[in-house]
Amino acid sequence: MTMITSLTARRIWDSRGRPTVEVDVATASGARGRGIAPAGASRGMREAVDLRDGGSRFGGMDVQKALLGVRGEIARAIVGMDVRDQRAIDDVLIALDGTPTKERLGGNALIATSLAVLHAAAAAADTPLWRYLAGDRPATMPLPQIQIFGGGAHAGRRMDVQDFMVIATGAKSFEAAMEMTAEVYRAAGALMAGRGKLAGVADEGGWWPDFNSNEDALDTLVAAIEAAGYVPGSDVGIALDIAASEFGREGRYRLGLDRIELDSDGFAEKLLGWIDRYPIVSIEDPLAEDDEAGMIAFTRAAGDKVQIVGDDFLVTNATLVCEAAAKGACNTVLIKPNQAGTVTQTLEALEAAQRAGYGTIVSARSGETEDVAIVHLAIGWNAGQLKVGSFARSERMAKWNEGIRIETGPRPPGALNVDRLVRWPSRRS
Ligand code: 2PG
Ligand code: MG
Repeated sequence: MTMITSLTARRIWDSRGRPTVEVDVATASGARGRGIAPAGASRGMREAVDLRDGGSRFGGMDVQKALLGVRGEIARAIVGMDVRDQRAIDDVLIALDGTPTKERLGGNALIATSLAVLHAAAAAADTPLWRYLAGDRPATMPLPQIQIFGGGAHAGRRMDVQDFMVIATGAKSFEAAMEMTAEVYRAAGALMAGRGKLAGVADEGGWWPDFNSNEDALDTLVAAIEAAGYVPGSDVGIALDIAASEFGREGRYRLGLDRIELDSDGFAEKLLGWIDRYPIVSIEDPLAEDDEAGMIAFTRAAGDKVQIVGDDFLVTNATLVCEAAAKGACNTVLIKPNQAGTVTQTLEALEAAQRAGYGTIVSARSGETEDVAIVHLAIGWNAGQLKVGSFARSERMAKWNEGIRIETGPRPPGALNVDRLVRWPSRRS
């Protein structure tokens, strides 16, 4: 009864109005699952590659070739398999594609199929996805990382740093974290409006970053936390995604807004200065993906003060996570299913991180949809943290709202835990 009987693939549209792949899986019992591929803008060199049609239509972004692959080769290979055999199905997908980057059939086709299979298996078990994933193991609500200002590749490179986020380190529940973030987001918007600098929002819903320098944005974020009535660093900390691969290459870092070019050590010095001066609790991709020595040195210098997150640097890849752990690069891994390309490989990266004692953050992409699967992954896999973008636009709010529903539902998971993060006041004393 849990045998896959059909796959349906269609083109839908993501939050940037670009084509993306949606796959429905049906089983003999009538259980169904739907998977949707998200899309990144600041992408790692080593992540799974989406299959796009090229040409002029929709800026070359159409996904008709990816859909043909799902309807043809992929359907032929997995119809008849047991939907509960996620690993076996993902192995078939990987072998069928046959490339290390999944470029032949497309990371978008593979992750949509893999997630559809997962949803169908949970539906066949008549269990919410997060509980199906947790099985007998504990599940906990994740601590959210929420963007207040968007920048980098998500805001026409108006500023260099990509995400200025907050983490409600004083929150005792997911719902309380939402309340606190809502106030900070509103206060930040009011501050920008007061300065005549309110210019809409960036790709993930964070306020458009009309600042004179990267420090100006940090000062404004601290002011917004205070204006919302919270103590920066103890109630609400700052998390940055530097996304340094976007402006750093071969050891040179070019900051357009600050009009300077630094080498790896110089750029690390600048970030270490920010860590001392601002209530930063987490910093993602501080150095570029090709700067392993820089990342190791930075982790040595700051790893006991802040969470150092590898995104482009580790691309949800278990092998890269193990190598980084052996060398002492980063202490936390960003987990994005479409970087890996299948659910099984995503879980392998997360488990490798957990084995190494690294933190894990399940993350959305800048191109998203109404899909809420990542909220369930974060809870059911006990990831500890969740990054979804800002506190605006429904492709983001659908995910935060799903978290609230799960937390306030019957038999909710365990409460979130902030102990992994070193809070700013304790660092200062
Ligand atoms: C990131 C993500 C989300 P993108 O860099 O962490 O903010 O961006 O999906 O564009 O890679
Ligand atoms: Mg990132």
